[in-house]
Amino acid sequence: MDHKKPLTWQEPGKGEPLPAIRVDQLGYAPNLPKQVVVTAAGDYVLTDESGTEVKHFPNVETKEDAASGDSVATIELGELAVGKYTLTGAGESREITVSERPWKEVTNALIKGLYYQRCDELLEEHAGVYKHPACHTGLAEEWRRPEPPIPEDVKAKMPPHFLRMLEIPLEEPYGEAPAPRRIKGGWHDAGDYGKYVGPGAVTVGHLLYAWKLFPNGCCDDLNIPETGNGVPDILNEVRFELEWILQMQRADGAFYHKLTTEKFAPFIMPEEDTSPEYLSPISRTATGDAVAALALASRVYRQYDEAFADRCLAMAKFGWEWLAAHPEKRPYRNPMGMHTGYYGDQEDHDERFWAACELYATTGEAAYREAAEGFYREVRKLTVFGWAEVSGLGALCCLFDLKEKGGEILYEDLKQAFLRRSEWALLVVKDSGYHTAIPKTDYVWGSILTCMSNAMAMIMNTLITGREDMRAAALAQLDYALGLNAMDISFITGYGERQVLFPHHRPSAADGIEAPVPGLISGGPNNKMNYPTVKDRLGDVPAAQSFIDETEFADMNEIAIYWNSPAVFTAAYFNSLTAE
Ligand code: 9MR
Ligand code: ZN
Repeated sequence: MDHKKPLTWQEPGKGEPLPAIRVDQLGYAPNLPKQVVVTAAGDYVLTDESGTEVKHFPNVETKEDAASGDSVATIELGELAVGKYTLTGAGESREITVSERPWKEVTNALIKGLYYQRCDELLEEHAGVYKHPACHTGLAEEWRRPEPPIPEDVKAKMPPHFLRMLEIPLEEPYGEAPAPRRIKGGWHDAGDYGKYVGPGAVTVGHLLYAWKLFPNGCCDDLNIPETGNGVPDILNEVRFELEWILQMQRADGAFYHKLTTEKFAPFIMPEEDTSPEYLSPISRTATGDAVAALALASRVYRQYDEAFADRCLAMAKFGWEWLAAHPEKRPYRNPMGMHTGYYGDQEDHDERFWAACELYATTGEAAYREAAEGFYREVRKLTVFGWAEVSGLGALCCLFDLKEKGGEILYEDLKQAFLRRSEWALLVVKDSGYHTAIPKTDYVWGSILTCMSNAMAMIMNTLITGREDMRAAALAQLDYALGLNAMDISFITGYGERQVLFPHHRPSAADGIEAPVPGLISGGPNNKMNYPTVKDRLGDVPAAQSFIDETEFADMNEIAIYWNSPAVFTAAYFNSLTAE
């Protein structure tokens, strides 16, 4: 397998120094910016394959980059024809590839990465050595265990944030407990085998907009079970999740927050994880996200399958009715005894906003528009596309789907606000020696999401304004993911000269195959809320170097579906720019 590479990663500050020349390890496109970052001052020379000097960069001067602690300079290689080059300087050389479509394969791999997350049997013909039998095939029942009162002496020992959380009233169950049932499919969320509606719907949102905006950047066959059925594979893959989301709707229209076992499984293969799965309580955020994703899906899939589009829309409307009848905010919390992922988003006006936008775009009904306008007044982070903050997805709907139909508020005003806010992402990039759209104080769990979310915002800006500075800054985020960073590491499994090898991903650790499952993006450096063991290991390294490529560290090296998907959006855009 070509993605099997020797272990080249090393712990920050130990072993051989990292190379001074940092590049996008997949290379560059002839007519797009070609940024290289160097960590040593001096003269640099670019030669072609025959050894002839092509360009000379004299007296390159470095300056301190706060996030990484490195002294760095940028070399913009400028226009170059397709070919292999060598950049030499600071006593080192690094090969640089310029090719017609540098990001075609990785874009496909990032989409196929979701196929590997399917909660299903993976056949050898599609999954190769990563095949596995069907998993999580038991019946799921609703979690209805009563919560015993907590004794005062136990309470006294609990941290305050935990106590505050327990004060949130749990969402009530609806009616009699339904009979346990088989809930099929869906993507495993991340390194764990849980399935969560909100993050799943957000992933769907990123991917469907990637398809709507850049169809020629993500239209290839992916060798998945549905390939050749006349529907583009990215849509086939997304439908696998949508079919699962549809099963996660409760009888009254609300959506269960998640379907998981009681605790995270050990590091075993998915088919070995036979503990029973439970339907958690519903949540308002999950319901908003599911409504939005289904309403959007009903537009996207109509041309391929009317009945499916109708079903998505009907369920979206049903979910919306529940939301409208439950206008007060009530964040999700795990019931006592349930120890899987939390996704405890505190605000739900952004999910309601996204849902209303999509329903308006799909139906044209005034009531949804009024609702969207109402929630628009409360949303602040129009350029954010995360699992907690989804306003950016509403903005995508308004700016590229509704457009003039959005009118004064949802189009004109929103567009100005969006453009203003996306300037901030550019400022962050300009402030970073590696052109990384992560503020130095924001290296959090899943910092790759901040980076990719900002890339999405800057891409949207450039689509509206045509600005090249925004486009270059967005491209730098793809470069970052592919090695142009303080660790000289490609965060995408299977791609790049020095790539992440030990993601916190149960199948990759348990399958006995040396190379991790390909096409998965690591959460990246994190110096906040770290595991105690990480603090010991890393000591006082700068934020952008707070990363260890080892399986153990979910806080730095897990993968997640909603980290892959904004990377798909970003890669698909640049891939589309290099398409015929
Ligand atoms: O992506 C989530 C991150 O923003 C949180 O800081 C972190 C800790 O609460 O949880 C992350 O989500 C994890 C989820 O709870 C369970 N599946 C794996 C997810 C990725 O680490
Ligand atoms: Zn499974």
